[in-house]
Amino acid sequence: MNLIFVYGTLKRGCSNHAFLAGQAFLGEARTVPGFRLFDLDGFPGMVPRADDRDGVSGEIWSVDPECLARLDILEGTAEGLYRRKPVPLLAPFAERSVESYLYLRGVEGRSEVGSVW
Ligand code: PCA
Repeated sequence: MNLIFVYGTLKRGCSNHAFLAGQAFLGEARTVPGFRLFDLDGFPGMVPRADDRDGVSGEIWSVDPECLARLDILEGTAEGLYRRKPVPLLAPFAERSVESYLYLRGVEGRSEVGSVW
């Protein structure tokens, strides 16, 4: 199983949550400081920001390999839209190996959403 930190449309109640059907919710979580969210027209992108002090809030899900493959397609990893990378989280997930989809393209001109989408 793979642990994924979701912070946008994949969260419970959000538009792409059905992609996590049948997977296991492990809890709410927050990254360490150093990440911000930007609005990309109806969905968010998380990017590293050295001056950030708050981190980003989201959810941890345990997903099977088939689900992970579908998420990679949804998030456009092959096209270089997002990249699935390990992210450091606060307790109680600080010691766990967890990946998230980081936005790879520029955010110039995009509105900063902050910590919670
Ligand atoms: N979906 C992924 C990345 C951004 C988005 O909207 C997520 O919820 O984590």
